[in-house]
Amino acid sequence: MPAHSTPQIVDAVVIGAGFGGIYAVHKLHNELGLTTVGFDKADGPGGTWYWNRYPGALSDTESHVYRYSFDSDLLQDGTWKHTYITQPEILEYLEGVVDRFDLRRHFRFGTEVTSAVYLDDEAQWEVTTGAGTVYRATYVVNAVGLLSAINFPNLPGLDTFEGETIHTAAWPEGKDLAGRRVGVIGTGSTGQQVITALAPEVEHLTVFVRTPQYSVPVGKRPVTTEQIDAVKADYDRIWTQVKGSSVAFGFEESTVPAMSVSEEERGRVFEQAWQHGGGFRFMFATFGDIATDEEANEAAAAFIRSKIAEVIEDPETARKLTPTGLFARRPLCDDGYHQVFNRPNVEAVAIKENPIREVTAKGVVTEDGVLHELDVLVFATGFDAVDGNYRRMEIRGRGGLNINDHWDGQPTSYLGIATANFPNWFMVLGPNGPFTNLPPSIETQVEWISDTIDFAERNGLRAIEPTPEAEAEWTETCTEIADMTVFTKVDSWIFGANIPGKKPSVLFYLGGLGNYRAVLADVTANGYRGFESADTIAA
Ligand code: FAD
Ligand code: NA7
Repeated sequence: MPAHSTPQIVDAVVIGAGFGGIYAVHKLHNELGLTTVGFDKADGPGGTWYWNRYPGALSDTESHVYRYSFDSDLLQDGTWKHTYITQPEILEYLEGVVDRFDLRRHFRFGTEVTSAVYLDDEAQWEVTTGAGTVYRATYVVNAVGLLSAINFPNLPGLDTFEGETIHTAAWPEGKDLAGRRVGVIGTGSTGQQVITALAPEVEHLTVFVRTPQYSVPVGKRPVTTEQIDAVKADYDRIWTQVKGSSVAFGFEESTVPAMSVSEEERGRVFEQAWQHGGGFRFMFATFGDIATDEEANEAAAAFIRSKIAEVIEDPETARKLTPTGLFARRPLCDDGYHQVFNRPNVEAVAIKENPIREVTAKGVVTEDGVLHELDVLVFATGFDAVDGNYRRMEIRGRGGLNINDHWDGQPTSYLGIATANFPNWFMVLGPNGPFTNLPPSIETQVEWISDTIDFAERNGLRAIEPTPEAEAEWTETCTEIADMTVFTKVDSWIFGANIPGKKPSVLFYLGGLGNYRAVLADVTANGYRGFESADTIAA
């Protein structure tokens, strides 16, 4: 028998207390006046930035656009120290937002939502927490994060390891690895950051490299008060540009084809971007076709490979860390990642050619029979992206339909926001939402969801949900756009290809935030095209 089996009645439940959940609670409670309760299994707000406390954790979106835009006073009161903002600073910022808008009292922290079941007759959601507390709500807003469900590979013998194992996305606060022998598995964005930060601290660092990645310098520099003031004075223009652009990172995207200029000019443009820094900037501000044309892509890739060759002194280490093939994963940037491999205490082990055989009490044994002795094994192995957290809950829509059955094969949605047979159930960054700097996309979706709920309330709608046809059409649109890019030609989490057993499929709308916002506006202007609503309560 659950501890509190009498349901508590609210208008809306919000799941998650990251950028999405915080803003959703603000909109639904403070602006629409709905009784709203938010949940997070974390003991405080922050989402991604609550969990990812590993050394070196940094946003790779520039500081001035990795924040909310919705409140001009909040923007004017904000500050930052560098061109990029660190995890402790983002966490402090989000905690500040929660307090500024008096949202803490609406959240139940340390509380996992285990199920959300639609009661057809009542047109209500029954939401149950891990503690057995039951809520009834008209609306559920899922802001459960797209890079949040941890991928923790179960290596043979891992349970026999006598040292510590840590996933970067569950890093214990203040955990210090100074003087220890540390292994890191994973060299994506997170791996590169944690490796760079740990290298000078630890006694020995063994980096297990499966797929080396293309990465450019981040360009993290201190900023002056004058520079911050200039941004603040220009914020109206900046956000208009961001929200009308494709990747929403705050720079103008190039439309120049890479091969339309001379080799010398290409080199000059790449070098300038390299010196400036920024992964998305390197891919999208240099030329307009690096993500769509293989020849252009190879030009950018060759430039990065030549830089790695210049940086890493030992040719054999350089070989292990040099990517091959297309530059077609989420573009990475780092703060001196390749340089750390010149340190005498850092070693690269290429595990595609020399795989991990097993983990033993003392460390990791590779196929060549070498035991890499370790005190700590760090997993920078990423996430079950996008639909991972949904599949960990029991979510049932109309007629008891389980989300895992509805999404059998491929997670789908209409607009990245809603899915057929799950009435009044909304997602922030659901499957096939925009692939961008995320806070502006999160704001776009939360505002649209809030407007839609307001519309439903004002019109007395019992329920609103997309039609299966609209959902199928959106999936098709996202697939067609993805197929125009080079991203589909390489395995990565963008398509769910990083999780053993997960069927790779399109998970993002790659059409850009400006176009996405136009689609949402058009859907609203055309009477919520693609949605159907059940009988009005009044009728
Ligand atoms: P999250 O911040 O992931 O919050 C989701 C929350 O939901 C979590 O706290 C989780 O505990 C909670 N939750 C999930 N399921 C349940 C449940 N069943 N019950 C209760 N609580 C639940 N994006 C960028 O745009 N730029 C960047 O530079 C960038 N850097 C990143 C670096 C790292 C290391 C990572 C991991 C991600 C990065 N991202 C970046 C993506 C980042 O996740 C988003 O920018 C943003 O923070 C997502 O906010 P969110 O609210 O949608 O989700
Ligand atoms: P990523 O980008 O998914 O990187 C995970 C890394 O871990 C990558 O190098 C993987 O190698 C490696 N990996 C994963 N599983 C294994 C196993 N079983 N064995 C060895 N190596 C493994 O995750 P991140 O956290 O770095 O970044 C995700 C996003 O979050 C990032 O884009 C930012 O937005 C924040 P692989 O490449 O699959 O061969």
